[in-house]
Amino acid sequence: MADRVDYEDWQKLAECELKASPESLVWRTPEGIDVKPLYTQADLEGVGHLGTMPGIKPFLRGPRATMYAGRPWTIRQYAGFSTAEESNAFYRKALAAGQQGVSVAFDLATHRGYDSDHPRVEGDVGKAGVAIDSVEDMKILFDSIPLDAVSVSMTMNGAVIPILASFIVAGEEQGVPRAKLSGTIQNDILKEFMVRNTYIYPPEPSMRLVADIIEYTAKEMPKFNSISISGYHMQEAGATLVQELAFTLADGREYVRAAIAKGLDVDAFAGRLSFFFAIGMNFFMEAAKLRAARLLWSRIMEEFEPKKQSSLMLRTHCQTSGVSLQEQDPYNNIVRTAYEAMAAALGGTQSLHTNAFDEAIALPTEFSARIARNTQLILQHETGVTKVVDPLAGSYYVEGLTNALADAAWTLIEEVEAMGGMTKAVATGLPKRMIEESATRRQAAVDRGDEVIVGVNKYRLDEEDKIDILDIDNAAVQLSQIARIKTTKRQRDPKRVDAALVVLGQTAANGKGNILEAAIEASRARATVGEISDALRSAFGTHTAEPEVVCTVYGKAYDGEPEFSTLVSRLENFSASLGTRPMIMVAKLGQDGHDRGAKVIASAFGDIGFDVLAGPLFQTPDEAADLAVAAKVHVIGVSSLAAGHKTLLPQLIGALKQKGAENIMVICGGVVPRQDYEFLLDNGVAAIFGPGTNVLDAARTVLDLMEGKARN
Ligand code: 2CP
Repeated sequence: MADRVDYEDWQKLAECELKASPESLVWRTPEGIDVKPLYTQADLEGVGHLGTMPGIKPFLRGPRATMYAGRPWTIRQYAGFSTAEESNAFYRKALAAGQQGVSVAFDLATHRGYDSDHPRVEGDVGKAGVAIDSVEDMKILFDSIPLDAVSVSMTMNGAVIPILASFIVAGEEQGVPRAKLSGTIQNDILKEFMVRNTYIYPPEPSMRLVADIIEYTAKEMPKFNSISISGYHMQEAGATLVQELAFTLADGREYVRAAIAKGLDVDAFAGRLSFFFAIGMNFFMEAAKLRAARLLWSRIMEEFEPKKQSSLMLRTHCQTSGVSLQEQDPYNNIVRTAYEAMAAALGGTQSLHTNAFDEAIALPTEFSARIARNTQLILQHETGVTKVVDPLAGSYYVEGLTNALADAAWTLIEEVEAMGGMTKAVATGLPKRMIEESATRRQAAVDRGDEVIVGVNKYRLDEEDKIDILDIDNAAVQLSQIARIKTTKRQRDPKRVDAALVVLGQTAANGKGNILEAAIEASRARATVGEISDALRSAFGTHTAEPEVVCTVYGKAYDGEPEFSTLVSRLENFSASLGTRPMIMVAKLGQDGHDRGAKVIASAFGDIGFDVLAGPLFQTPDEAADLAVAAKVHVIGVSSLAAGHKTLLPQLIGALKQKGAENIMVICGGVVPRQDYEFLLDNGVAAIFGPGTNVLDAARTVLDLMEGKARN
C-alpha cells in the first residue's frame, strides 16, 4: 500500500517548486469558477450526486444504462445548401459514408417565413442552408431517404409551422404515416429572442406555436422529439457555460409549463423533449456541463410530479463550437473540433455534429465535411471511448466541476424564476444583456492576448495557405426556386388553398384548435411556406427587436493601457477637427440575424469614442442606406455571417450612390472568404475584417481611413 501523503505535504512541495503559493495558479474561468491546480478527495465532501447510476434518475451519468457500450451516439451532421436536389444528393452521399441521421439546415429566407421570390431575401436564398418553399421542395429533399428508417432533425424556429407541416406531408406522400416519422424539430423560440434572431411573431403567440407542436406530436407522432431546447446559440453568442446551462434549462421549464397549460399530462410529452448544447474548448468543463445539465433537468422535472422516469431524463444533441473555429491557419480547426467532440462524448451526448474546419470561412466542402464526419467515426471506432459508461465519473476535478457548475447554474435559474420565468426574463432583455456582456469581455480578453488562440493572437503565420471553398451561385438557386413556386401554384387548386389558409388564420386568431393541424391541410393543398407564414402574420403580427449596445465592458478591460488610451486620444483629436464625433452605423443586411460580432464591434467602438448607431436587424440595403443618410453617419460597418455579402454590399453601395451619399464609407466584417476580398474592394468596400480580427486594430484602421479621407 502506498504511503499516505497529506494535501499540506503537496502544498509545501508546490511552494518550493513555484517559489510562490500554489494559490497563484488558480484559474478563474469566465464563469467565475476558480479552478485549482490540484483536486483531492476533500473537494468532494458534501457533493450529493456521487454514487448515482446511469439510466436511473437523476441520470447524471447518462440517460441510458449502457450508454455507448449499448449504442453509440448518433453521428448527425448539420447540412443543407442551395436547392433541395443538391442537398438531397449531399445527404445521400453522407449516409452512405457513415453518417447516421440527417440534420437539415434551411436558408434564412425559409427561417423567416419568406418564399424565395420575396424581394427581401435576394441575398439569402440557398446560401446558409437549403431553400424550401413548399412540400414539393420537401419531397425532393428526402427523395430516396426512407423517413421511417432515418431520423431527421430540422433546425427551424420562426417558420416552424409550415416546415413541420410540409415534412409531415412529404412523409405521407412517401408512404410513411406521421406516427412512424422519427426526428426532432428545433422549435425553441425563446432563445431566438435572446440570441439567434430567426423569430417572426411576438413572444406570446410564438409560445403558442411551440405548445401546439408539443400537443400535436404528443398525440400523433410518438417517435418524434417535439423540441430541441437549445443552449448552443447562447454559447455562440458569447454566453458563459453557466449562462448557457441556466438559460437553456429555464427555457425548458417554461415550455413544460406552456404544454401543461394546454391541458397535457406531463408524461404525455416530457419524454420527447430534447436539448442541444455547444461544446467549446474548455474540455473538462464542457463534459461536466452535460453531466450537470442532466442532474438539474431531473430536479426541475420532479416539480411537475411525473410518473414516468423517462420524463426526468435529459437527452441532448451537441455541436462543436463554431466560434472556436478560426480563419487563420484553419487546419488547426480540425484539432479543435476533435477535442471538443471528445468532450461531448465524455459528457454523454446522444447525438453530435462536428464542425468542418472551413466553417469560419464558408460552407463546408465535400472534403472538409468528410474530415468532420470521420472525426466522429474515428472516435467511435478507434479510441475505445464508447466501451465504458461515463468514464470521467469519480474524477475529483470533474465531479467537483459538475457540482460547481450545477450550483452556479441553479442560482441563475432561481434568479430567472424570481423574475417570473423565462418569458418574462426575456422580455426584460436581461439574459440577452448578460450574454452580450460576456461576449464583449471575452473579445477584450482575446484582443489583449489574455486568452491565447493559436494561429490568431499567438504563433500567427506570416503567410496563410489558400484553401478551397464552396461558393453557391445564389442567383441561379433563386431562379430555379422561383420557377418551381410558379409551377406549384399553377398545378394547385386555388380554392382549396384559400379555404385551408382561411381555416389556418381562424385557428390562429381565435385561440382554439391546433395550428399545426390546420397548417398540414394547407400544406397538402400546396400552400407555400410564405403563404402559411403570412396567414399567421395576419393573425399574430410580427416582432421587432430594439438593438441595445453594451457600454464600458470592453474599455474597462484596457483600463490605463497605452494601446487603448492612445487610440482614444487620437479619436478625440480627429473628432475635434471634424467638429463632431465620427459616427459608425453597425448594419445587418438581409435575413442574417447572427449579431454577436455586430454587437461586440458596437460596444468596443463606443468605448473607444465613436458615436455608434446599432442598425436594426433584417434591413434591405436600401433601408440601411436611408437610415445611414438620415442619421448622418460617417461609416457603415456591415457584419455579414450568412454569405450574402457579394449580393448585399454592392447593393448597399449602389443605394448610397443613388442617394448622393457616396461619401459614407462602407466597411465589412464577418465570415467573408479571402477569395471574395478583391470583388468587394473593387465594388467600393473600403476595408474588410475577417474572423479573428483584433477590434482595436479594426478601429485603428477605420480611423486611419477616415483621417486619410479628410486629408484628401
Ligand atoms: C439509445 N438507444 C438505446 C441506447 N441508446 N437503446 C438501447 N441501448 C442504448 N444504449 C435508443 C434510444 O432510446 C432511441 O430509441 C434510439 O436508440 C436513438 O437514440 P437517441 O439517443 O434518441 O438518438 P437520436 O435519435 O439521434 O436522438 C437524439 C436526440 C434528438 C438528441 C434525442 O433530439 C436529436 O437527434 N437531436 C438532433 C438535433 C440537431 O441535429 N440539431 C441540429 C442543430 P427511441 O427513440 O425509440 O427511444 S443545427 C445547429 C445550428 C447551429 C443552428 O441551430 O443554427
